[in-house]
Amino acid sequence: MKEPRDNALFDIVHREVERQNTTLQLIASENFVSRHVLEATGSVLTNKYSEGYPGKRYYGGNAVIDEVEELARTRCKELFGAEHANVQAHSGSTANMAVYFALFEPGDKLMGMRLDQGGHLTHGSPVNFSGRFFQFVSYGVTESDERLDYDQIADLAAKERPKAIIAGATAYPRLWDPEALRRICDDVGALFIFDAAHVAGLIVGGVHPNPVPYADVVTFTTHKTLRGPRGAAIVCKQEYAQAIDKMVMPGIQGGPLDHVIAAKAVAFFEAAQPSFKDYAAQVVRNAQALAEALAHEGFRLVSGGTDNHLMLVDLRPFDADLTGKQARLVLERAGITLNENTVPNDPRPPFKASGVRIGTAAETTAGMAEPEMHEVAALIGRALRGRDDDGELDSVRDEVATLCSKFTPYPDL
Ligand code: DSN
Repeated sequence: MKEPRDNALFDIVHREVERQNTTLQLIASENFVSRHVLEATGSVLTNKYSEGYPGKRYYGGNAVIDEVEELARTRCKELFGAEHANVQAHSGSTANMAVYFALFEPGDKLMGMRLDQGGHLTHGSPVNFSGRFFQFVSYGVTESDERLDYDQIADLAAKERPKAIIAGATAYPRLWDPEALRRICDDVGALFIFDAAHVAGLIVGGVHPNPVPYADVVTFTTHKTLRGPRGAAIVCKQEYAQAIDKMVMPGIQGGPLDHVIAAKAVAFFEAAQPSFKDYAAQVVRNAQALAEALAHEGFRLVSGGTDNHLMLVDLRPFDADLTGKQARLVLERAGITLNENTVPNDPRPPFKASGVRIGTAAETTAGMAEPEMHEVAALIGRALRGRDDDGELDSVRDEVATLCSKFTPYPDL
């Protein structure tokens, strides 16, 4: 086999390496994986078809693949202290779909966090399968402190009697209380599902409470704070294992992505190292330092700050005319990548939004700490204040490049 090298494609990939190495990556759901995770993702395991589960495959030649998946499952269970793990879900969305379809009937009532207040699409949005197949009722944050109020959630659950309460968010900067949610679920006879997509790395890093002892099922993506390949996993109590496995495959997916499962195994190994605890703690310290520095720049932090890896920045007190989308575009021009986000009770629609979401997981992996967070906040403030001044944006971009040259995630690529 002697194929010509596809230079057109690899030149594009090289430009993405350059972008990640030379600009600031502040999207709260992203991270920089290790060389070993990259190596596993790029391995020959991508060649194999292995529908089924270890020991029960529909194709031959899976003895090695079985070892890979068994290693990933064992490490996943150990990391979270779980009874069962399914590591085949291609994404957080299919993980949640598998759980809902395995445990509920179409039309059942479920309860999740409002999308416009930080919840996930798959927790009941009407444009998502979850909102189309299930009857979702939503809880949100309070107007007064923009945090979850467990008494309000309990009242709503008592009134609505959902079959399950789903916890977890994409843009909620505060801690979750799994013990309180378990009590509420028990009071109304609901199952408790915790979507730990964003905080999985903080949980296994020991800085956030582990929901596994309380929840019936925990789903999570592997590519956010957990710093693994793009994908997801499900851990659950043994009584739900068979139904969930059957729904992942053959219910929803066909052949697993064995190269990605191998990379998940590597990520679980890395997350079990003592250094990952230091990493998780530094992610939170960085987020808190950045939030505080942004407040000094004149931005308002939703809920007043953060307990995790992300913050939601309300731009209105800084500049009432500046939308989240404009801010994202200006910052991208200045070499700072993040996403626009609605803030609770946002008068603007999501594609404009009044806020931006900022996360510290990736740049913490690159080695940044509190002093750099102060620099980042100052650069964000400068770029947004000087958004109509090309010279100022060029100057910020140069300073971003200088900062990133000291914290390059992939210097050898
Ligand atoms: N789209 C994902 C995020 O950015 O948070 C949801 O998991």
